[in-house]
Amino acid sequence: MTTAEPLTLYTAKVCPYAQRTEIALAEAQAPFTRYEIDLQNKPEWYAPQVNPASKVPAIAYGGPKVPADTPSPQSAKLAESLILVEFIADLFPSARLLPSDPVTRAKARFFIDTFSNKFSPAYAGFQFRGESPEALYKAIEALQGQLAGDGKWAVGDEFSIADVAIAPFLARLELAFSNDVGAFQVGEGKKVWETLQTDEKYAPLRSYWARLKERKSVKDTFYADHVLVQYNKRLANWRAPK
Ligand SMILES: N[C@@H](CCC(=O)N[C@@H](CS)C(=O)NCC(=O)O)C(=O)O
Repeated sequence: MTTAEPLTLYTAKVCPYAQRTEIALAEAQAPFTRYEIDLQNKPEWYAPQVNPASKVPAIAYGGPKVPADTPSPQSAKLAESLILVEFIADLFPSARLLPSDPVTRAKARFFIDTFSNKFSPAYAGFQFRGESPEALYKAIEALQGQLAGDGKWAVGDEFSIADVAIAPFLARLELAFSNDVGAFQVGEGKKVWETLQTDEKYAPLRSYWARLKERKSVKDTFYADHVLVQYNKRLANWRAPK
């Protein structure tokens, strides 16, 4: 698929938000320049010239073809993963990431809303602050209530922005919990992972994730070894008494 305009993605392998944009670009088979930002040592030009919030992901789109580390003032600078995923969907409509049926499109956005407002804070509470996993279990049930069902993607027969939004987080959940790397007590991550693997209550999420993790765009953009090394580096900090 082609766009006449140059597209540069500023991204980081560790970042789930950034992976969303990598999945969307992979789905669109879009040509783009990938530029890895070292979040521990960001280039001086990044915030002033690309994203004032100093976060990844960000996209520079249009303008003259220039090296990624000398962005042109003439390109549009765009940020926020969910906005970028919809931007990519708009640029490459044949990737069909935005459901064409208005009801299914609304369902996809509602699924993302539930993910952002319920799942995300509950996951971060357990993973990064060692809070009880109860809120996470509840959030998973809320998400499951919205899943289209067995053998389907999040909101129907077509892979969509809803799948793009959640995949990087489920990938990191599996990696962190099954390796017991997080702010939770030693053994607690593995225990929660075991519950999610065996409890009948979570069967819908299990079968959805089994399908989603095999999607090529998801597999090709998840740098598991790199993420695990980064998580292990942060472990002492996460487990430090608060
Ligand atoms: N709401 C933003 C969140 C992006 C975000 O928090 N990115 C993190 C990395 S995962 C970041 O760049 N943090 C800045 C830093 O680490 O200095 C989005 O959806 O794009």
